[in-house]
Amino acid sequence: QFLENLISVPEFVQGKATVGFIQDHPELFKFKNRLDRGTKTLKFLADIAVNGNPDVTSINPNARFEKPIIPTFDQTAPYPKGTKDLLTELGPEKFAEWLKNEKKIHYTDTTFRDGHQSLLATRMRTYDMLKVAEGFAKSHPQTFSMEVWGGATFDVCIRFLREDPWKRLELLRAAVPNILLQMLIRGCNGVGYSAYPDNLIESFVEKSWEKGVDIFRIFDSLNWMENIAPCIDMVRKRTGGIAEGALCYTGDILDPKKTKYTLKYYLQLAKDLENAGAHILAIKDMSGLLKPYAATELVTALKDTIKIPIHLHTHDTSSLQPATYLKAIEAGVDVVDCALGALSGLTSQPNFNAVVEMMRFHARENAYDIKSLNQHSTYWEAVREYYYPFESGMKASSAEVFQHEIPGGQYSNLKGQAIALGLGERFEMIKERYAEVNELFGDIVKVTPSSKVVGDMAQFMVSNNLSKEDVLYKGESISFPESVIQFFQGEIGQPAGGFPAQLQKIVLKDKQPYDDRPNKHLPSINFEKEFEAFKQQFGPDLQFTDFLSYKFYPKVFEEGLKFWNEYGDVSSIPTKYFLYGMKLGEETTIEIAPGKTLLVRLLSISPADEHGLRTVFFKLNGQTRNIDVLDKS
Ligand code: 3PY
Ligand code: ZN
Repeated sequence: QFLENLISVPEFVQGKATVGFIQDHPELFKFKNRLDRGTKTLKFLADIAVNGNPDVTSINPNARFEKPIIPTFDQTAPYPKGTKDLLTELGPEKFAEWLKNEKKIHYTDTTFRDGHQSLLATRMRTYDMLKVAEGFAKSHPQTFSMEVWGGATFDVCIRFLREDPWKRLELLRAAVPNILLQMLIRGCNGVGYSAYPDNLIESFVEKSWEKGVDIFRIFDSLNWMENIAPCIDMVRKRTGGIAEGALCYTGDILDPKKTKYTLKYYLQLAKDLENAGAHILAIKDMSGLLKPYAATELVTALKDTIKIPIHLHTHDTSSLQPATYLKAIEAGVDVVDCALGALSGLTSQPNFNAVVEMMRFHARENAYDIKSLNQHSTYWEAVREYYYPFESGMKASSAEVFQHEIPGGQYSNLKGQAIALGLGERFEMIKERYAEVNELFGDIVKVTPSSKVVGDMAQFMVSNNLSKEDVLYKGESISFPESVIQFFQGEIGQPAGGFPAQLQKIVLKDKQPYDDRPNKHLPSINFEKEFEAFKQQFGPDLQFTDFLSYKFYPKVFEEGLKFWNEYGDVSSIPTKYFLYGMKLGEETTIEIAPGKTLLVRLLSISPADEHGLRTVFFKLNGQTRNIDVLDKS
């Protein structure tokens, strides 16, 4: 590597090096941690072949995978112009006006974010997205936006997929330069579960824009404007992107007995969001509770109340939501969120392909190449098979959601967590308790992170056999889950109507809650100093985006870094082998860098020696290589 360093100094190459050259260039002796990516990749494949992927806890030995067929498109054709080009041309204000004046209905494709977050516990890998991203962008340039980032994807990328979420964003941006890319941001909770310093969120927003996010869908899990407004401001000041302020819809505006989340409540919230500077309003129906006739009322009234365009998001948990879209479209909604057929329905969004068909020959039709759209769905149908361990097990849609109100994105996770806690058999009870906890908490908006608090409490009650009465009357002796204590302390904000005072006292005991923004109590980050210290601690080559990841998820990032140091970047390993390992005799190609491809065949695995070590033999680009792996079984 010394030689490599040497020839990177122009003086040397130009033959101008003099006697003191070596002393003058101490960087010649700075050797990078030499990445032998081939060996690291083999190490990972060897480990998975012997020990399995720790994230895959149930394997079906009879699982069969069909090769996903990538829809064809003209690779040499330039990208047709799309909404991204329009935003660049018009800027966010004029762009919003353009949208508002559009007659046709517009679509956001959520396949790359909420679709798999809701159906497959967010496990979809960048590898599978990149296979079709360019083709989608070229074949369907009329798509309003693609939701590709934020929500739980940030955390899961590092924690389970061992991917860098920032790299995912960059790669998708490069593959989709013509369509707006959208992210979901939890207001002042960013992509995490608690409050963070404002300048961290600000810096995060700025970097996200730089790396490719155009639309920031900003919500707060309690619809608390004080958490949303600063974030809208950050998008407006630090980016050229679109601030989409979201109202989270809960309850049922048509139910006369429900007096908390009324039409009036939502109209006021929408006005507040518009006044705070939102370019677009999102109705974020995270649990799929907005029924068709309620959509007529809500959208019609919103159109009369605010001037900005309206973007509707729902989850089809009950299967009623395409009807909601129909009614919302009739009432003048501007954009609806859909997921490609194979990743739609159940707790995910309504079926993109079907909604396009629904609108065919209607005055608001937005015509699509339906054949290609269906081919994209077929691709995802095959890819989805790889992720079967992460399916929720839900076989049919269920109108029960109108009782338990569990958000789509939480449902599959909650079931998995219940199974992991040995409460799988009592999932029905968890759902019942979830509704009871909501009542106990004063009927709150439930979406990350408030939904996690309700879920934690529901599981806690089931595992400790506690009833609602036990909580209220014997609560003094209960040590509540940490997230519940934090919630009542005001650490994620203030719910509409305040906290139920009696329960707050029971949970907090002698602790004093906040009644203002929790972020205000956090010291600002000194970026220069802290980033330097971060590099000192973890490595000089780390990027500012790594630092941001670390600030949101310190432990997860550290574990991720340890993994990357050992196994390198595993994101280009085909999903089948990433999740299940290679079988004897199997061969695959792995593109570890542009133009640098490994051809790997698994030859054999020896029995364990007296230390538990097994030797895994590969053929790598024609040469035999062996890796020793500790058998953990
Ligand atoms: C998230 O915050 O991850 C969500 O998807 C909320 O609906
Ligand atoms: Zn959602």
